[in-house]
Amino acid sequence: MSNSPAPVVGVIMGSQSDWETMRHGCETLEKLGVPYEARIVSAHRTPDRLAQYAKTAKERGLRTIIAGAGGAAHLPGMCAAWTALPVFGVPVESRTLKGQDSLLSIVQMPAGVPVGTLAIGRSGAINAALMAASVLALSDNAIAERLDSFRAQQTHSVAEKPVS
Ligand code: RP5
Repeated sequence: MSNSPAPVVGVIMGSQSDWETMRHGCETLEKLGVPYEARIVSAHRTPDRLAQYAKTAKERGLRTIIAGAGGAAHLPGMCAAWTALPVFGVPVESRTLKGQDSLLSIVQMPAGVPVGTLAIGRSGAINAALMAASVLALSDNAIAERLDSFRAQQTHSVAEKPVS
């Protein structure tokens, strides 16, 4: 039996190639002490894996899901179709259209099945992790305190004067 706490955030991505972006979200969750799991789940290439993952997410203890994908990025929307957990979508920067395709695919969900969509690339992955932590912080004081100190440190690190 493992002693590590059960994951409360599921980080899924459409391909191994998305890891370079999504790892920044995972590193942020680690900094905040949020237990997570990372999995490759493709809406197009492994549709049954996606359905199984999303349909069982809540009963397995996940509280939010972060889904990153690029191109015709159906993963976050299809994931949100299978679960009522909050889903945060990260548009991965694509080679051909620089992630504009990913962004529009993820953000333009029709009314009724929401995906909280973040910025393209690394910023989006980090902010998705911070959003997930904010949701968890509503009912977890330890995460709330770590999130507060993360923000305080960030504020403290900004110099008043630029270095010339
Ligand atoms: C999407 O296609 C993935 O999310 C990835 O961003 C993109 C390209 O995938 P690979 O061809 O690199 O596996 O499904």
